[in-house]
Amino acid sequence: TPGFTGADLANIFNEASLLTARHNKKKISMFEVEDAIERVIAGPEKKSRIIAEDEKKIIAFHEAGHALLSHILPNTDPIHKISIISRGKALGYVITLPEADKFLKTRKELLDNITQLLGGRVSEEMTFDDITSGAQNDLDRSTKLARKMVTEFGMSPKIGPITYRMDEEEVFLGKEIMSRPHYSEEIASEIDREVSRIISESYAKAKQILIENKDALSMLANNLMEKETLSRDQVMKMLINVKSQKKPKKPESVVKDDSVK
Ligand code: NHX
Ligand code: ZN
Repeated sequence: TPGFTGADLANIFNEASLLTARHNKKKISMFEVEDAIERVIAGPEKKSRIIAEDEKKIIAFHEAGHALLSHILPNTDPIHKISIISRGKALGYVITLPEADKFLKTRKELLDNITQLLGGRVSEEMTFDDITSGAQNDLDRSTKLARKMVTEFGMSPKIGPITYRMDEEEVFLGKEIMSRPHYSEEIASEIDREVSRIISESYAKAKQILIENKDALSMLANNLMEKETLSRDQVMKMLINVKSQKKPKKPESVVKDDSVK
C-alpha cells in the first residue's frame, strides 16, 4: 500500500474487521484485507446493479483501453486489478498502484498518466461507432492534471516556470468564485490553449498506441467480459506478447541502515 496515509490504513483495517465479522470468522485474513483495500479506493461493490450485455461490452472495452495503456506506457504504475463489477459510482475500473512510496511526479509520468486516463474514451471511440457519457470522471481528472502542469508545476514550455494560481487565502475563504485571477486575459487564453494542446496530444498518443495494439485490446476486453475481474498476474500472462515501453526492473536496491554510524 505505498502512498496510502495512516488514516487510509486505519480505514482499511476497520473495513477488514467488519468484513471478517460478516463472514463469521475470528481472524482477519488477506482475503478481507484485499477486499477492504478496494472498498477504500473505489467504494463498495454493487453487484445488484444489472448491466445489459451491450453496456457490459462498452465497459469492458473502456477499461481494457486504460489497462493496455498502463501496460505499454513507460512511466505509469503497474496494474493491480481490472474489474467490470460496479463499485461506488464506477461501472468499471482499473486500479494501478505505485511500487514504492513516491513524493514527486515527473513531467513524463504526468503526461503518461493523462494519456492512460484518456485511453478509456479512445477505446470506446475506436471500437464502437459512438462514445458515452461515462468518461466524464476520466476527462475531469486528465484536464485537472494538464492544468496543474501548466499553472502550478511550470511544465509548459510556452508558459514557462511561472505559477498562475489563486491566492491560497482566497481559495480557503471560497472567494475565488467572485475574485478575478491575478493575470491577464492574454495569459488566461494561453493557459487554456496549453491545456488543450496537452490533452489533444495525449489523446492522439493514446489512439496511436491502441490502434497499433487493436488485437490485444479486443482480447483483453473479451477476457474481461468473460471473467469480470482480472488480477495483475492474469493481465501479465495475457499481455505477455505485447511489448511494454517500461524499463526492465532493476534488482532490489540495498537499503542503507542509518542506525549504523
Ligand atoms: C452513471 N456511472 O452515472 C453511471 C452509473 C465509462 C464504463 N450514469 O472511467 O463508471 O457513467 O475507467 C468517481 C469515480 C461519475 C466519480 C468514478 C463520477 C464515474 C468509470 C460516471 C466507466 N472507469 N462512469 C471509469 C463510469 C457512470 C462517473 C465518478 C465516477 C464507464 C466509468 C460513471
Ligand atoms: Zn475510465
